[in-house]
Amino acid sequence: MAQRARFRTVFISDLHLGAAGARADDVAAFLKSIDCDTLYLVGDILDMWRLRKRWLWPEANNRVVRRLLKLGKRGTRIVYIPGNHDDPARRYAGLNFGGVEIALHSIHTTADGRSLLITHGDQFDLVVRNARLLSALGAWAYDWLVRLNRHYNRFRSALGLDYWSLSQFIKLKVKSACTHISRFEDALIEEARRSGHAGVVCGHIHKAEVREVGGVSYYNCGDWVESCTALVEHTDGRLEVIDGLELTRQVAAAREASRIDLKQIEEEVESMPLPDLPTSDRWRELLADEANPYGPGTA
Ligand SMILES: [Mn+2]
Repeated sequence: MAQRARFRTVFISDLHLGAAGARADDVAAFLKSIDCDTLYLVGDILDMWRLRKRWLWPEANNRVVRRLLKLGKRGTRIVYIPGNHDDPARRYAGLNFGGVEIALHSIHTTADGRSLLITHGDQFDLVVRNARLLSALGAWAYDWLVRLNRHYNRFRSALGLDYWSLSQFIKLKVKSACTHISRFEDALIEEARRSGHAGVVCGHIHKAEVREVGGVSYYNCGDWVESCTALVEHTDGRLEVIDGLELTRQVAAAREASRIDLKQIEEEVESMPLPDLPTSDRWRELLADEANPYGPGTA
């Protein structure tokens, strides 16, 4: 692996910067590890609901912003599609801030010519659309549960137990949530089909997914609160969900390895035993010798 992992396109969503559970350091490290033509920020990047209540802006958030600007400078096109947690940014759709294009939704054409609808997805979430109060309570409760879960897992790891995933528990074990997720997925697949796209890329429900339903592709970026996943498009147009933390580790290890290799080569070179070279007098003798083909007169 090179200094950075190279992709045609990278899609990330639900960073929730500004919320207690945000992992800005991990996001910044991930952004440092990638290189791509286009980066889509698929909503809930900033958690403005939380920021409005309490301004929580650690230095790590600035690192994320700087990484984004840097990617932009290196030639990556950055498209920011706000979600429900950063819906005030929707007012700026159509504008460009320091190389970051803001749009309500976007269309992406893959390397193999498929057109994908990109949207955060909350518009298709009936719970969010019909009961803002309920979803605000949901966000508040989720925030607290994430915090509680962190302490619980610190306690578990102190006891040598495995990580226990809260969101997996909530979203996979609770039957109603399951139905909710599948309804959400169905709604997005239906929207892609209705609007004539080959697939849809979204976020919102914090569950990374690559699925094919009746010829329509459903892609969900996942989140960077718990699962730290990204959806990536390879140069051949194939899309896959990757573990963002694992990719960061791999790139860091590759960087480290190349550094060690150089050091090793240096050490090897320095400790190399030298052959018995002729003394300078001997060289002069050799060069003066007419019989020597490398003697005077040869170019
Ligand atoms: Mn959302």
